Amino acid sequence: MHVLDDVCEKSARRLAQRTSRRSLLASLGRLLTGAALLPLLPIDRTARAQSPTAPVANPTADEQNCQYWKYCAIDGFLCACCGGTSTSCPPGTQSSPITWIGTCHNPADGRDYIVSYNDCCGKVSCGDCFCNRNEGEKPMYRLSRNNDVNWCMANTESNYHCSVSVILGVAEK
Ligand code: ABN
Repeated sequence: MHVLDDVCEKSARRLAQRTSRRSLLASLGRLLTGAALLPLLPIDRTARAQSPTAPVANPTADEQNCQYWKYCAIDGFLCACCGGTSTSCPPGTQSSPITWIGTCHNPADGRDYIVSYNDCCGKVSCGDCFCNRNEGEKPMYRLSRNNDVNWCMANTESNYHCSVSVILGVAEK
């Protein structure tokens, strides 16, 4: 009987030891320490590194980007984003015969160009790639020095759709 008492007592003590509040807290502590140290382990992170050969986008050479060099004095939706190009109106629209003229510097060859900003007319506003640079613009009290004008006003269809930029020539110094 003495032996049975001994065995029961020992196993009860072991069970109590294993399930005590202190041992539970100890296991929890070990778990949290392990989780905190996990990010410090050496892990291969090369996939996140940027490739040194990746091409660097040049916004001044992208006709769908407002920073394209020819758009220095534009005010409107870029036809290059509306089914046309930077120089041609989208199908179903007509170019305005009257325009806004600007002078833009081309960083590729270091020269200044005279650029005509024609509006494309006959469809509702394109709504894509709005671009308003206005370099050299003066307040509206002088209409001829401002580009915030619907140049479709002289067209039979006066709905404004988008704007193109056409090089007229090299600006002389
Ligand atoms: N020249 C583009 C434009 C059209 C309508 C109104 C303002 C500007």
